[in-house]
Amino acid sequence: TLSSFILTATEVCPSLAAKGHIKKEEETDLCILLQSIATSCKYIQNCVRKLGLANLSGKNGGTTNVQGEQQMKLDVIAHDVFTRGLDESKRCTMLISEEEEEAIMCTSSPNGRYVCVFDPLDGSSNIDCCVSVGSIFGVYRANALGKGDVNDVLRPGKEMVAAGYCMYGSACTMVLTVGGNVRGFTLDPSLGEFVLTHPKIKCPPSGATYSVNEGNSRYWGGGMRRYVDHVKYHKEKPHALRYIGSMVADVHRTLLYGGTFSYPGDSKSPNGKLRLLYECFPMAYIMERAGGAASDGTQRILDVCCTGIHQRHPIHMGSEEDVEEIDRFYREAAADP
Ligand code: P6P
Repeated sequence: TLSSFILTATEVCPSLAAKGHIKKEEETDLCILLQSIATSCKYIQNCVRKLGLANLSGKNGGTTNVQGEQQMKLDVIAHDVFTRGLDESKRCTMLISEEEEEAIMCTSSPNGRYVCVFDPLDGSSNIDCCVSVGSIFGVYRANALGKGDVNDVLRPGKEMVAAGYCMYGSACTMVLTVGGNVRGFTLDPSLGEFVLTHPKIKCPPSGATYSVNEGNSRYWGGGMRRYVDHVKYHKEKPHALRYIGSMVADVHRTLLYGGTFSYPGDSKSPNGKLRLLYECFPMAYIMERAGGAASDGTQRILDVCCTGIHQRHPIHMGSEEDVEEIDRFYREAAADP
C-alpha cells in the first residue's frame, strides 16, 4: 500500500542521496509529509464522490481565486484540507496553493524542512458534470530549517524532491515519485488504503494521440500549427485528438498510453494557461521519471527557473519521441516563420 511504500521510501531523491545530501530524518519527514497528502486526497475524493448528494456542487458564492477564476465549493474545501493537513504535519516551512495569492508560512513548524506547492483541485470547472478532476503537488527542500522563504521555490523545477497527483476519476488513483520510479496506487474503498497497482509506470516512447484545445488554433504560432497538421494528416499514422480539458485526466492518459498533451503559448496568451510551479513542474517531473519528456517548445520545462509563484508557462509533455518532434517543429518555425 501507499503507506508502506512511503514508510520505506528508500529511494528518496537518489540524486541527493547519491551526494549524501539526504539523511534519515529527512526521509522520515518526507514520508510524514506525503502521508498527510494521501489523507487529504482520501478526504477530497470522498467529497467528490458525494458531490450532488451533500450539496457540494456549484460555485462558492461568487468568490474568485488569485487568478480571478470563479471558485467552486470544492476548490475551497480542497484548499483548506491540503493546507491544514500539511501545516499539522509540522514538516513544512511554507505552502504555495493555487487558491491563495500569498505564500502560506507554517509558523508552528520550527523543524519544518520542506515546501509543498499544490493545486488542490485542478479542473474543478468540470466537476458538476462529473468529469475527472485531480490534486497536483510538488515538494522542495527548504533552504533553511523552519524558516520559509519564497526564494525556496523560485528555482528550476528539477530541484524538486517529490511530485505527484491524485485523480478523482472512475477510480481514485495516486501517482507518485520521490525521485526514482513512478508508482501508481488505486484507492480501495473497502480498505481506505491506496493499493499499489502500477509498480513502475513508463510512458511509451511514442503514441497515437495528441491533446490540445484546438479551439485556440487561430491564435497558435507556427510550431504548434505545424506539429498538429503533421500528426493530423500523417500518411502512415494519423493521430487521434483526445482532450478532456482537465489537466490531471489528460496527463494521466498521456502518461499511460503515450502521445502528447500541450497547453501552448499563443497570440492570446503568450505564456499559455497552466501554472509553472504547481501544475507544469510536478507533471513534468513525473513524466521525465517515467521516461517521457516535457518542454515549452524551446527548452526542458524542469530547467526553467520559476520567478513568480503563480506564473504561467507553455508546456508540451508526453512521449519522448513525440515531444522531440514538437521541439523540431518549433525550431523550424523559428528559423522560417
Ligand atoms: P481550456 C482546468 O480549468 C485547467 O486549469 C486544466 O485542468 C486544463 O488542462 C485547462 O485548464 C483547460 O483549459 O482553456 O482548454 O479550457
